[in-house]
Amino acid sequence: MRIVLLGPPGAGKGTQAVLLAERLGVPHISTGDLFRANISQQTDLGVEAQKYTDAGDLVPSELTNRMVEARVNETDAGDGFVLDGYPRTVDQAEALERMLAEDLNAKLDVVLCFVVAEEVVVQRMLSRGRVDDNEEVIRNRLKVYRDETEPLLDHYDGLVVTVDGVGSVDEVSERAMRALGR
Ligand code: B4P
Repeated sequence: MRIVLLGPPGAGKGTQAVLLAERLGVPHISTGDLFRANISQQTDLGVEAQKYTDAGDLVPSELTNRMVEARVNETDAGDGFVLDGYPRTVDQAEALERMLAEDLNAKLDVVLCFVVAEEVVVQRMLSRGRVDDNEEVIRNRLKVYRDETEPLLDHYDGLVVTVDGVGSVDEVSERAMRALGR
């Protein structure tokens, strides 16, 4: 199964992606985690990405698409994946469609969108306290989400299933599995 997770920053995509990937037996691919690993190792990609992640801006798509294309072509992702944090723009969605069609002769099966109110995600992120989790940066990430990522809901019309993201982690995970018909 090839699944994309959507939802505002802090909606729990990363948290749910780990559980879904385990339950479905496919890899969890998180662009946020891939950037953070590159930043902590200070690779060329990490040094470039950090300029954007620190401010809550999107890393340029050219870099992001190249990183994702390399990852989805690894053998463990041949039968499917849970993609978390990508795509975040319509141009990234088009790049994903192209790489799946050309490299793997495949398409996405479903887009799960986690719905959580803005004030709830702000509180969650402030209590997580990651380096990009201060109020000013969080507000910018929410604006970027509204401007750049929400249009994907129209782009994926027909593939999107919404999931209420409020409740315990286990409750949300059960809802997500039900949304997948499992
Ligand atoms: P991400 O790493 O994707 O960060 P996120 O959207 O903030 O987190 P997520 O929704 O996964 O929330 P989580 O489960 O952690 O992106 C970071 C940065 O990387 C971006 O700002 C951007 O700069 C860059 N980037 C990433 N992808 C990119 C792309 N495609 N293009 C360009 N740039 C890109 O949950 C949040 C908190 O809530 C946690 O503390 C968690 O414990 C808690 N939580 C989760 N579920 C809960 C629940 N049910 N109840 C209570 N708390 C819960």
